[in-house]
Order: sequence, then structure tokens, then C-alpha cells
Amino acid sequence: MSLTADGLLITVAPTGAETSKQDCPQLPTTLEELVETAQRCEAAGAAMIHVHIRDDDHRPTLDVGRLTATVEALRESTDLVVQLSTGGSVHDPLEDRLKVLDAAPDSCSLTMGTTNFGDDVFLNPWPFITDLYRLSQDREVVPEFELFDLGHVASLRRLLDKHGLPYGGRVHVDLVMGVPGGMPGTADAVVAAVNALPAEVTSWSATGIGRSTLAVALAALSKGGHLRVGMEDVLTLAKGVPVEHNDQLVQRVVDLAGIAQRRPMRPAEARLLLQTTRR
Ligand code: KMH
Ligand code: ZN
Repeated sequence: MSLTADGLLITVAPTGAETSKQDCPQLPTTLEELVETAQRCEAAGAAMIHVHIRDDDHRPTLDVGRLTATVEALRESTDLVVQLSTGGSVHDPLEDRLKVLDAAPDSCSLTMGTTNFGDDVFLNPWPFITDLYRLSQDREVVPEFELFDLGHVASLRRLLDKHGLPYGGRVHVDLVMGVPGGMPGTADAVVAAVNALPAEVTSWSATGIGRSTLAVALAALSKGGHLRVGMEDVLTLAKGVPVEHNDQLVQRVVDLAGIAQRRPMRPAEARLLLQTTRR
């Protein structure tokens, strides 16, 4: 199988940790809903899933037993690359976030610095970043570096200099744009961040929060990047039009990709791109 330059990795982030089930009943929060969502998003064109889970009361949890069961269920029911969030919610302790790797995902998110997150703070001190990174190397989990700000690009440079390449040897980053407190979700910011990426970066994707979703997607497609979409990041298709299912967001970027002559990658191609190991 060849990795053609026009291939597009679509990651779906279906749930997140910020939206409540009460406010958004269509948010997939149970395991059954997550599996159904994953299957429909894979059918629509996604190749990787970025997973946050919820407890029986639909609240964010990092319970390792639940995470392990989730990884297994997604592997049984889909071929998607399974990426667990180590960001969790802004309220999760750092030690619980390190334990996420006990669930043995294919990939994990790894945020490259502390950022203001609306009225909250998303805490990622340097010692936590390096502990998580070295753990991902030991456990053979491929990190996806989440960059919320240009300063996070510089931190990635520092991390690679001090601790070498990730497990698998590929460096995949995701620009998370438009968080209140992070870099804006604009085409200009996409260009600035991409131009600053370390030379070791082998692939990058971008996601724009809320209204910035389309500007970021179009800019990323134009600049040769990959895309993350999902209800973690945006809850409306247009002003006043709620997303009813994550597969609508995947389908929308598949349609944009068609216009841009970019072809959605299948999960097997994504595994080659990211050099994840199918467990
Ligand atoms: N929920 C945010 C505070 C990640 O998944 O790694 C962090 C987040 C990033 O979603
Ligand atoms: Zn997340």
C-alpha cells in the first residue's frame, strides 16, 4: 500500500469532556453510543477516533477499567486507530491522566503546554509532558502532539531535542485552534503554526473549535494537512443547526476533501502514516 500525497487522515473526536449530556442528548456518552458512532464515522470516512469517556452519570471519567473496555470494544467493532485522550477534563489530576496509558491504546493525545481554556486552565506542566512522553515511548503508544498555541510548537522542539523521536519514529501533531485562551482558528494562524513546525514532523492535522471549524478545515486542506472533526469541537453545522450525529461532521469534510481532490485514508493507511501497532 502506498501513502499517496493526496490522502487525508480524518480523525473523529465524538464526545470530549466539556459538553454535558443534559445540554446535548445526542452526544455519544455511553459505550453503546460510542461504538455506534465509531462505526458510522468509519463508514463515512474517518480513520482514527480520539476518545473521551463518561461514567454512568455521563460525567467525564478516566477510570482505567472503563477505558480498557472501551479500547477493546472499539477494536472489536471497527478498524479505526484508537487514540485515548490524556487531556481528560480540566478537573482531572495529572496522575490519573498518566494512567490512561494502562488501557494500552494505539495512540494517545499529548498536549505540549498549559493553556487557558475558557474560564479554566488546562494544566500541562513540563515535567508532566516529559513523564507522559517517556511513558508513551516505554508502552509503545504513538503520541499525537496537541498544539493549542505557537508556544506549544516551541515546546515540541524542546521535547524532541531532549527525549528523541516518539515510538514508531513518526511525529504527528494536531493544531487545536480557536480555544478561548489559545491560538485563533484562522487561516493565518494555520499558516504560522505549520511554518513553525519542527522538521521532524511527518504529518499534521488541524481542528477549529466552534465557528472556526470551517476556516481551519479549508486552510488545512489547502496547506496539505489532515483534519480532526467531531462534537468535542463543534456542536452546530451552521448557526442554529445542531449536529445530530458525528458522522455529519465527517461527511462534511469528506465532501470538502472531494472538492480539494483529497481522498480519505482508510484505517490501514493511517496506521502506516502514524506507525501505530495494531494490538
Ligand atoms: N478536554 C480538554 C481540557 C486532549 O484530549 O488531549 C483537553 C483535551 C485535550 O480535550
Ligand atoms: Zn480531547
